[in-house]
Amino acid sequence: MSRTRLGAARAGSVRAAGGGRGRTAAPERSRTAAGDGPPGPRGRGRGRAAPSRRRRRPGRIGITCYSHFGGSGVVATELGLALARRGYEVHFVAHRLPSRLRRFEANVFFHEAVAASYPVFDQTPLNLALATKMVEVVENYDLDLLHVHYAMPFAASAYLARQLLLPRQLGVVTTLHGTDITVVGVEPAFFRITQFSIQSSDRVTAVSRFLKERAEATFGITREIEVIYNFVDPKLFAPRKRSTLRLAPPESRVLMHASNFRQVKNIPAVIQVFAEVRTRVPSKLVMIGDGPEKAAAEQLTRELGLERDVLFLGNQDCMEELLPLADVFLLPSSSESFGLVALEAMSAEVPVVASNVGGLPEVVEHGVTGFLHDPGHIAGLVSSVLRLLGNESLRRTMGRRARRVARERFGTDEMVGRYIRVYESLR
Ligand code: GMT
Repeated sequence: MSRTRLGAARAGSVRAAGGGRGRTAAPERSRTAAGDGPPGPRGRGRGRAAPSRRRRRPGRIGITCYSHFGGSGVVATELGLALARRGYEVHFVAHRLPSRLRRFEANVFFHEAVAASYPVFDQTPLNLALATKMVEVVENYDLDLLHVHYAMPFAASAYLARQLLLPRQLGVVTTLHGTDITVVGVEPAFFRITQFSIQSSDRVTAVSRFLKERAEATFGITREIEVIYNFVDPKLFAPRKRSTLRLAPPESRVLMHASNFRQVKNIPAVIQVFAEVRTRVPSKLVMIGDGPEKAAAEQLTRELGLERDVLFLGNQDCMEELLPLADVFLLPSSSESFGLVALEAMSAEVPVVASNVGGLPEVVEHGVTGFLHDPGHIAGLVSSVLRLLGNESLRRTMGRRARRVARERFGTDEMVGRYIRVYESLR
């Protein structure tokens, strides 16, 4: 990162992420006085923004996402980093630093939306603070568009920001990720606002065909929703090397699960499957992540007398180191729009045993890259795990195919290119 850029970032009370890696070509954008200025706040000033006669090529993009360990935040962050490497200037606007924003990268900025607390508030109005921060960042950095990940409530905050910025023409892209459509958005308390903010986004994308169809059917969305699958970097999520990192003694096999431990993840099924497998094959279960169902999972583990063989690692920041150590990855969710972690496991040559719900069949091919069963069909899940653990050649073949599919169908370049085309269509 140049000193100018870093200085500018500090002046705008911004945390800049990255800067070490060499940047590539400059973003393609048509030339305007503001657009060609030095990096840093452009200081267009409140209310001074004139309506652009025609939209410039989006070269400066605001990204909003949840910052915790969930897949939507991972996708948003990896997308932002990939765009930055392609010369885009990327401004993350979020309540916290996204968890995967852990590398130093040029062209990447972070703006924290902090809400004031006040005794009158029952709850701090975070989403209003977010909309206000969006407005501030768009004006100061002359952003072309906001790309929000997870409709609820970010698409609503972006809508508000866009209205506040009128007559400036700010593009809003919304990516639907999962429970924003299947669980929380359908709550009566949020239905209308979710529906409205999706309809009023300039472009809408969904991470699977399943999710697109579910959004159309549930919310009666008539505008186009483009499917752009999640992606993985096969260089980062690569097969196991000779590693000193050990999760189990050499004679034990490793089953792995990673999630945010919510009800939809069907955690009891993971433990029940492991309880059965362990009676037949010496094995360990590695549970990664944290969330509301974790305490109950630990309790069930104790009740079944499995505590010596189940490792609850909590949230981990190094999935690329852990996933390759698994022999089989388990994801028996009751609802799953895509299952990013399953794709990361596949990229690491680990076959996946999962449920046949939602978008999972678009990611994992039954009998080819893993096995799919009804989420409640414990016997089916157990028999597939045992089949893989009992036949190393099958396990390896499926793992290799899984990696090929991850590379060929879910590559970063393809999906990032598709997002860029969405941005360019906003010109
Ligand atoms: O929707 C959620 O539950 C949260 C979200 C997240 O932030 O992790 O997960 C969803 O988005 C991921 C990234 O696109 C998908 O891989 C997950 O399948 C999806 N979760 C569900 O549909 C339950």
